[in-house]
Amino acid sequence: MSSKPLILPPGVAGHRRCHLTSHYSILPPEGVLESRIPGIEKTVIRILAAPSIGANFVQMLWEIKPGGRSSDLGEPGIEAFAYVLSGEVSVVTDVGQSILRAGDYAYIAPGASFSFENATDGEARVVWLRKRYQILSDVALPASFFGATSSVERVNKHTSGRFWQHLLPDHDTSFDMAMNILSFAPGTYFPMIETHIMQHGLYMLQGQGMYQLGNEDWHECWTGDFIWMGPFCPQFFIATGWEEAQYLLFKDVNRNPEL
Ligand code: UGY
Ligand code: MN
Repeated sequence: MSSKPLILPPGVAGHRRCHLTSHYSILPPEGVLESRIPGIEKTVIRILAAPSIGANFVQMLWEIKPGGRSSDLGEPGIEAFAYVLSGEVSVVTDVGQSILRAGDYAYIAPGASFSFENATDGEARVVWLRKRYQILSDVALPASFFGATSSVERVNKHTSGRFWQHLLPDHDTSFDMAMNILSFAPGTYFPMIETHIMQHGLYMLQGQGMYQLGNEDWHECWTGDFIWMGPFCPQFFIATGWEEAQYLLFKDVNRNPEL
C-alpha cells in the first residue's frame, strides 16, 4: 500500500479567516449562523451581505431541504437573482416555471413574482441576491428570464488564463447589475489592483486563491467563502491551488452615482 500522504488543501496560510471592515468583509461559511425569513420553509438561510454592513444589496445562501418551499417572494421595486449551486429546485416567476440544476439561474425583474420548491429527496443549494432596482425614466424595465451557465460563452478579455461569463446581458443599460462568473487558471491574477465605485458580492464556486482587499490586507479564500467589497475597495486576486478558481460576482453597474 502506498504511504504517499494525502494532501488536503485548501488552507496553506491562515485559518482565522473571518474579517469585517467598513470597506469589505470575508465570511467563511462555517461562521455564518442560520436566519429565518417568513415565507421560506424547510430551508437553512445564511445571510451573507445586507445594507447593515454597507452593501447596496442583500445576498444569502439557501440550503433547501427536501420539501422546502417558499411563498411568493416578489417585492415592489426589487429585482432578484437565483443561482443554483447544487441539487434541483423548481422555480416559478412571472415568465413561467423551470426546474433549475447546478449552474442554472433565474433573473427576476423588479416587482416580479418568484417562488421555489424542492420536490426532490436531496438538498438544493441556491445563492440568492436582492437589490432595489434603480429606474431610468426613459428605459423600459428588464424582463425576468431563466439561464444556464453551460450555454454562456467564456470570454477572455486580456491576460491569458482568465475568463468571464456574463450571466446577464452585458452593455444593456436597462440592467443596473451584472452577475458574472470569473475563472482563473492556477497562478493567474489581475493585471492591476482594481479600485472602482462598483460594489461586489463574491461567492467562491470552486478552487482557492489569495485576495488582497483594502490597502494591504491579504486573505486566503476557497470554495464556499463569501466576500463583500464596498465602493472603491482596492482588490486583487491570484489563483493558487491545483484547479481553476471560479467565483460568482455581483456588480452594480450602469448608473450615474447619486448626489
Ligand atoms: O469585473 C470586476 O470588477 C472584477 N474583475 N473584480 C473582481 O473580480 N474583484
Ligand atoms: Mn472588481
